[in-house]
Amino acid sequence: MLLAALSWLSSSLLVFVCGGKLPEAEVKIDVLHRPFLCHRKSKYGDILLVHQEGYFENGTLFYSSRINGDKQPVWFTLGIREGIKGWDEGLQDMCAGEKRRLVIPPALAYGKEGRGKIPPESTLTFIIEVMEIRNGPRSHESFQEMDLNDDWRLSKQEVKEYLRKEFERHGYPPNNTQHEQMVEDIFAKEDENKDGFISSREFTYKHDEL
Ligand SMILES: [Ca+2]
Ligand SMILES: [Ca+2]
Repeated sequence: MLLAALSWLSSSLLVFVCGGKLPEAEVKIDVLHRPFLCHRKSKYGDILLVHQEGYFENGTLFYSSRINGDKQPVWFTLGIREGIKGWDEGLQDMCAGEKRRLVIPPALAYGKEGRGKIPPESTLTFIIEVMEIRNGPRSHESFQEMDLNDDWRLSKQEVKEYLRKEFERHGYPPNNTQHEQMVEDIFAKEDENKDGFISSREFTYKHDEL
């Protein structure tokens, strides 16, 4: 998504010539703030709205979502290598409102090649604040939320209702014609056997995603 700048790079292992054993690259996690109330914790497949600051080892700030770009937090899908590997490991079991410091070795960040202004072999420190946690679009929870009559398949009406709620939640006015068109587009793609419903199997197992 918006984290294209932090996109994927193959991990590289640090080879310790004299040690004999390869040390596991690990993310060092410090919880800086954990809210008193925590209704759910982040897990793979969730989408997280995060603010981030990234620092080089010498303490120089190289990116801050509060300063750079449109200054807005970004949505990030956990566990699918949307960003760097260290994020997938370091952002699990977080609560909305929680703030962590992640120290990520190069093998779990941009490796021995670096990327953009990230030099090769950089250990990076991120301060990450999770503003919101939501079910990913392909989660079991999302399906259940959409399947209003619990018959394990989604009708056009159910998908339309879901769209209406999603748009409303993001502050957009309802647009019946637009939603109907979106529903038609969704069914053209997702309803593989063309029976007029999206089954849980059709919903969950995606051909070209993840
Ligand atoms: Ca249904
Ligand atoms: Ca179907």
